[in-house]
Amino acid sequence: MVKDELIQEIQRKHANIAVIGLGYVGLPLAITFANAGFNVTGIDPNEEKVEMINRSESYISDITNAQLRKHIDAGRLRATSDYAVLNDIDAVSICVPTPLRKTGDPDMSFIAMASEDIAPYLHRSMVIVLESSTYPGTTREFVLPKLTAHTDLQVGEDFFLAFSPERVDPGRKDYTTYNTPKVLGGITPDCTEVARAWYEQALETVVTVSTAEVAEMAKLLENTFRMINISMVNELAQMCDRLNVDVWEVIDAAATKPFGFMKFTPGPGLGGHCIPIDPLYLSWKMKTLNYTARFIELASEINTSMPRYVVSRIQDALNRYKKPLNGSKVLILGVAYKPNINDMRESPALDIIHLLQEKGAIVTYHDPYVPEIDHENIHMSSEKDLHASLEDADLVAIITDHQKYDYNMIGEKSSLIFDARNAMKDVPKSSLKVIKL
Ligand code: SAJ
Repeated sequence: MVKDELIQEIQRKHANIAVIGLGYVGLPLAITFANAGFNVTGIDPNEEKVEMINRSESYISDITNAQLRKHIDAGRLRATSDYAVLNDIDAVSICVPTPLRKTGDPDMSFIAMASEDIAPYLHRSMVIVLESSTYPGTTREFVLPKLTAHTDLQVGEDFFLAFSPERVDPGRKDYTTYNTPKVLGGITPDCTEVARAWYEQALETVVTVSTAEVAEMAKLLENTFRMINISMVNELAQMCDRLNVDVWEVIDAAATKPFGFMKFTPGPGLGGHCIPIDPLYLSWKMKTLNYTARFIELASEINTSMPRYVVSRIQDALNRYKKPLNGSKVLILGVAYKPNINDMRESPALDIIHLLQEKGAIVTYHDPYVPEIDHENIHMSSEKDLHASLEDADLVAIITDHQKYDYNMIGEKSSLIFDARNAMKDVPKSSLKVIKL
């Protein structure tokens, strides 16, 4: 029986593993499989990444060179761009990006490419697991047909296919690929059983569900939950501004409730490669079923309106001191999409800079993690002399509250601060100087 043979190979660690897509999800996953004693081949079309990995040079902040070197030197890990290695591979994880197109529709090209590149090498006694966040039905309706387009191999009998959502939070130390519970659901029960037998060799907790669709939908619930709650507090911030009530104090007070409440904080908008994007895969899928996912659409509308709202608040703050935004010098502090990282994907700071420049402000930025911005029509470098830039600005806008900033010094050097993150909360200040979101 193919299933039993394959499970036995896996349990003996004789199964050869491949991970397609060596980014912030795929590379840690490859290392985790190698740590469990498997032979792992990383596959990525980017030759530079392949060469760096084979030289034990990590480009992913969560993986050290030493972690790579241990397995590269032991001959247990290698990287390639050649899919032909799949002829000798028994188990494949697909960890490729699922961004949005400019139109806001899902960009399935990476999953399509990976599926089509695997297909010629699909063979008996093989298990494939898709990890990329995507709409419910992708594994069964989109991946499976591409895998079997030119073969009569039967899923659930000759080969096995499942979905297991990635739960990597870059930079987090407490939860890693190894110890974060992993949801997993197969196209058939035997697919679930084989994929589970594989993943439980390397991961601390595997949570199986009945189908791939349940696993796909669970991931979207996780991130939609977060996106909607962030949009709710973003709208609350706008309400509190009109009520002349401090939204940060309101949230802190609500957060004293020890049950039935989860704290989220408002901000200048929603950045990152997961939270603003994954829910739109669900609303897109629902549209194809003639259903409007109203919560997601409303939340997305509120979150994407936050940069414009922040700019209007900055304009009001300058106006209070008889300074038109047009011609005023605005220094943006923190442009990464969230604190203490250098990731700029979907960062709201980019929208804020663009809108300020459109209104004639003279915009500069400082971010200790982001030396350069080279994005569409924004090409800027981080200010070299932070003290001088603070003193020179008509308004300092705290957009991303990196921990390494000295907020006391910022309070002393700045003449006017718009604080989009309540970063100045612990700094004794004259209220006239700091205006909060
Ligand atoms: N944000 C707010 N208010 C909040 C929380 C976040 O405005 O209360 C903003 C952030 O500034 C950022 C965006 O939302 O611009 C996303 O922030 P995030 O904390 O959700 O961080 P991400 O995008 O790195 O989300 C990842 C996700 N992990 C996975 O998808 C596997 C998410 O599910 C995690 O919950 C999140 O990390 C986490 O908890 O750190």
